[in-house]
Amino acid sequence: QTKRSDVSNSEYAKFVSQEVPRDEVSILNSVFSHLAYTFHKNPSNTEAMDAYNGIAFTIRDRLLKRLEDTDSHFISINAKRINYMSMEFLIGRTFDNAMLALGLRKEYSAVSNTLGFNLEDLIDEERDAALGNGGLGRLAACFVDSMACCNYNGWGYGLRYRYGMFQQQIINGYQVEAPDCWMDNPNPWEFPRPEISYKVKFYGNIAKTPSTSSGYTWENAVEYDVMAFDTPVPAFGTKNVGNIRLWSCKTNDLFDLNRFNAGDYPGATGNMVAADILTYVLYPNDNQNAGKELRLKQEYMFVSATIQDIIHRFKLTGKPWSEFHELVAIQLNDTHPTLGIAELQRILVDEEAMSWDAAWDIVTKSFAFTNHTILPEALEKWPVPMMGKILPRHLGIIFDINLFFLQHVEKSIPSEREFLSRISIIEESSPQQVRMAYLAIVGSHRVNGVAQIHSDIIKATIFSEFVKVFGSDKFVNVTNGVTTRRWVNQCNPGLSALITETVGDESWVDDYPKAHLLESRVNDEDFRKRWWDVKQANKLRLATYIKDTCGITVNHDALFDIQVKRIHEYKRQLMNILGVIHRYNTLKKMTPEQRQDQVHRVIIFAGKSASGYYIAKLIIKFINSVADVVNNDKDIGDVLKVVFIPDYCVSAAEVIVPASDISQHISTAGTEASGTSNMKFVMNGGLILGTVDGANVEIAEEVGDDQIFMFGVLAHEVDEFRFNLRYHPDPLDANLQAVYDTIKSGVFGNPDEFNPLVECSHGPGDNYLVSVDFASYLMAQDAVDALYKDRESWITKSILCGSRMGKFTSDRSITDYAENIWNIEPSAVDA
Ligand code: T68
Repeated sequence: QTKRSDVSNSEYAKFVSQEVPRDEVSILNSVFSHLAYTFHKNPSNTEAMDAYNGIAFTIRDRLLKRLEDTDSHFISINAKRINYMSMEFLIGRTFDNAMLALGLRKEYSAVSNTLGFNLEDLIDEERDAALGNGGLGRLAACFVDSMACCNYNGWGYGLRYRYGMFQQQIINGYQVEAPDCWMDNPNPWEFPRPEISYKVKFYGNIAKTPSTSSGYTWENAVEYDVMAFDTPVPAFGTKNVGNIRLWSCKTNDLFDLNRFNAGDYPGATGNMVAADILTYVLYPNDNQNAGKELRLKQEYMFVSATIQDIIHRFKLTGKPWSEFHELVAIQLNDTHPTLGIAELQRILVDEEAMSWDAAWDIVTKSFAFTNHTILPEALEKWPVPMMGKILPRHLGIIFDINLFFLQHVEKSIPSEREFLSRISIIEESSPQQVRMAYLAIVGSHRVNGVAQIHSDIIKATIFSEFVKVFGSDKFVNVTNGVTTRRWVNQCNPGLSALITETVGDESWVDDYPKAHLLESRVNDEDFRKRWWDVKQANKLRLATYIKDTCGITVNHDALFDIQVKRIHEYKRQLMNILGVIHRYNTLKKMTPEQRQDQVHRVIIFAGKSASGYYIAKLIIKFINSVADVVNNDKDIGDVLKVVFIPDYCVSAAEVIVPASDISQHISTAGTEASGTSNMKFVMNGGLILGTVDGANVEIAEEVGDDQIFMFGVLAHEVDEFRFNLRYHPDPLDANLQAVYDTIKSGVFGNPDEFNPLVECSHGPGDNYLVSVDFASYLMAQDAVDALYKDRESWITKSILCGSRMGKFTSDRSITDYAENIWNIEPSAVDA
């Protein structure tokens, strides 16, 4: 029992209830105070990093106050809380976002000038919090932003990785990975909460005992203390503040002093390292399941601490268990936190003396599951022997869940053994495997896909048997969205100013459908010119960034054609670069005069490959090899440039996204669950070139088919084309053959090195139908060129696109979840 101070102390209560001052003078004084007393700096040795820290800590003070108020508010009204469980939160930077959210950016700009710094330079001092791979992690970050902005009682739960997404260096054209040491600097945005910690167990064995209601206990386990770190999430237009609670192990008391004294230093620290390593690294795979034991431990540590914390907070309400699901919603961001289902069931039956059925009722009413992929290599499975070793009790519970589930299926739909084995949570392979998606479906009351086409596909394919068992209503769609705070207001100040002027105030920032008013100005000459100028200024900013990061000079008057995302075969960066070679070949055949007449293009790539993904890494090398040749070809000059920007991350995206004329979202139909960068690009007035896949489909519906360049086979045709490639191949497209001939000539380097890319883009190896879509892709690219020559039509399309994206804010997504899955109401702190 810890001794507490008398919290009813009235002076203390008066102090904390005060508003934190917002005027420039008070802010400046608090910055001075942090510089002097938090960071031990004085006016003669305050550098940019110090100024950033000093200022950031005053923002932190203001956020913390709001976080406290938000928490007390929701506790006082017993609000239902949504717990968004995600192994990844790709937050990026917080500084600028927080200043904008607090409505204090002008004040802080003045304060930084007083300190002798330009605010823009201080913004660049911050390192990204890159605790995610790509779309899934960034979606989680957008969702916590929206939950806070929309006044929902929502928290994110995740892991506090010491090393986030690796830093990508490009050396001789190859990706080289370096650790992301993002914790080297003080982190103003996190609050260690040593008082919030839970015991998490691994290994050991199960014993039968009459002392628990289930008759089982988990013995001889290794135990770690897992501690919370809170990261407040600033919200725009409300005093509510969100929170992301990240876990990491406490290790100090695992130090073995006796071994140390005996000179056994590795032995003395062995247990510390074993605990610490659990949150060392974020696994750098997107849409790929690595199947590593350490990853399973990470997942369980995350899940166990989170579920214990949720239960702890629930118990503080004093409500009976039967009301748990009325106060708690748990959303599983993909299958990575699915063990939470077994963990809650375990705690209820082993520790809370509940019957199996009562516990299962609570579990299934609380959990809901989001699927983000149908790629077979991404679907998580864990070998039964591995799970049995690390989590013996959970494995037993999962087998029981499966048994009761299969019994239920047998009773409700008379079925053959085949059907039961297809639907079983346990795959009868050697060794047996736990199918995590199936466990997530069985343990949840709702399952959703992330765009309409994807939600339809999962119902018709990978989860179709479950639709038969549970009925169609359990499977819903929630189309993804992105936060307009970061992806328009923060990253594109020029465009923001135009929208604010059009709408009349800043209300569009958290009510994005209002951006449709832009459409009313589509024929206003002055507006059109400013719209174009904003884009040109953003392109100039990106051109400077490219010069700084790649040393390549590009002309910002050229058409900027951008494909930035994780490197993956299904996303078809390969088709893009093969198209570039075709363009290069075509230009080479022209006279200098003809060449100058062509639309000048800068083709920009960026993205990381999983470290063990051979073909994706080869694609990066190939892009860089082609870029080298094209960029140094005197005949070509400015007509075509190819750039691979290294180390794509959230803060790079903030410079890249506002600068696109066209961006490419060209996955094989049916493979990209949604995509979210497509939304960001269009919101920022870029047009898109895409396949009929993911959210492209809904974007086209919203902005109009005429505004978007679509090509390629449809999802339902893919299987047939794959079959044909294998058994009845068509002759190869002449343009593609010419591209292969260029590669084989050796102009881009040793053709043998790139042969695997030739092999996986045609014939039986062409799993993602590059050769099938290539001709229609080139035609779509020609249409892009033709339109760009007609500047007025281009501007019209760009404005229409930008104004019709209201649907794709994450505020809308979150409201959909709240209404259709979580059953929760918003409530503002100051209401
Ligand atoms: C992405 N998935 C989808 N996965 O590919 C994308 N995978 O279509 C969608 O828009 C986005 O999720 C949001 O719904 C991923 O980003 C991963 O990053 C990932 C991470 C670990 C393991 C597997």
